[in-house]
Amino acid sequence: MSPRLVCRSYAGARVVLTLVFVTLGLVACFSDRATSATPTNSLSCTVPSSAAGATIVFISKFAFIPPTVHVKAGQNVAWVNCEAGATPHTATADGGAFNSGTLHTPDAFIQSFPTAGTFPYHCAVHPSMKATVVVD
Ligand SMILES: [Cu+2]
Repeated sequence: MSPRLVCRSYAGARVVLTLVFVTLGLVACFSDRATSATPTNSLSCTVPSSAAGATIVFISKFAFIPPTVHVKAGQNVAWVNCEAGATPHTATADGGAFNSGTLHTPDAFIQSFPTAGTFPYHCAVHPSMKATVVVD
């Protein structure tokens, strides 16, 4: 076997090994997602039992998800801080109707909305984070 041929077969083996590892990685990702303990959301975040029945707003990657929620008068909205790091957030009504105070992951804040209206709110720590609760 010439040295050149040995080189080529090593390169071939490298490509095959890379494909095997990429495939294993993808399989690991999908099986991880399938066994997630949080079926109500796509984030790796646990919703506390106290938030049962509430409309959930997740806080992740410096955003409220979803940015607008609609609830009926008398229903609850629960904000859950799912931020991967130790970043604190708040859910603070622009008009002062509610304020979560500082939420650290995985804190949750539950607020009832007894009357119809549109309630824009923001994060007091990161004012560029804005979202809205619409109560029908
Ligand atoms: Cu924030």
